[in-house]
Amino acid sequence: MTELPGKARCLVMGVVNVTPDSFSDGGQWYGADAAIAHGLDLAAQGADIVDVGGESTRPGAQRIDEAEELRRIGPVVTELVRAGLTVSIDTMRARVAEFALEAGAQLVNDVSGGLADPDMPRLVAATGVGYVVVHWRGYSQDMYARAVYADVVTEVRDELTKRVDAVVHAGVDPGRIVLDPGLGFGKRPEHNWPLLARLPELGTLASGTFPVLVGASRKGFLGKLLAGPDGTARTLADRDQATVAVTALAAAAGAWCVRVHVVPPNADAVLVAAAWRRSR
Ligand code: PMM
Repeated sequence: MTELPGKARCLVMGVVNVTPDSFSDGGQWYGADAAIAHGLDLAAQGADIVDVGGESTRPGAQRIDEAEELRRIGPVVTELVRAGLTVSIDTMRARVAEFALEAGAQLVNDVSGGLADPDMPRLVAATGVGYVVVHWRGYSQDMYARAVYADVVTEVRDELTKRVDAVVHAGVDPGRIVLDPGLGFGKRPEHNWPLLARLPELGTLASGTFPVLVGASRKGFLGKLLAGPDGTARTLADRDQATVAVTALAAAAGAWCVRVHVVPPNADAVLVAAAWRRSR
């Protein structure tokens, strides 16, 4: 059993996408050597956790097969664990998570919240690791078709409650569950903002209180917010300052962790938020 990592401040999770096509940094760290070097850099810059993923979940993305996902993440997880980093595996597949956990990963980050692979909650239960349960309504190919909400915060909370009940029923220790609103996953910009603004409500379910992880980094809703006068969305790398603003606000609101592409300014922002919270 491993405890969830925790500090007296919001944690920073650095993203290592070993993919040719992630929306945020597609292709930049695709080869194993580049991805390993990037993970080590993120940790040296202050990431508490590095999140390794081999499958892109950008809107419209097609799935890759399990063998390809394993081929991408295998050497990266193995090396980053060997280097002493706290590694999280970003996957919807139990087989991929199992490989990573055997290699020493400590957290399963499942953007489907256990819906894509019924073996995942059982694996997490058997291994006793932390489990990030993300709000999700279906695969990326057509996720916007499901982005229909009358009251997004209530519906996301209700659907997360059902997922928590299901994974606890499968044996997962509630003390190792982290909730995530799944910004952008089957959500349009107008859905992401209330989820952020009402963050503390998301972690407080009838079944208990859970830490909350926020993955806003570089996402499209920030690009849209910062669009130029002609309506062109802000480019990906130019969304990092807005990402830092979200980090500060989310951390001040009590988020457990932020998942980000660029570590140093976000590491500063969580320290600012911690001082802010201490001084209230
Ligand atoms: N977003 C992406 C991938 N994995 N995991 C969690 N827990 N939360 C997220 O919001 C999330 C995630 C997609 O973004 P990327 O292309 O930057 O990895």
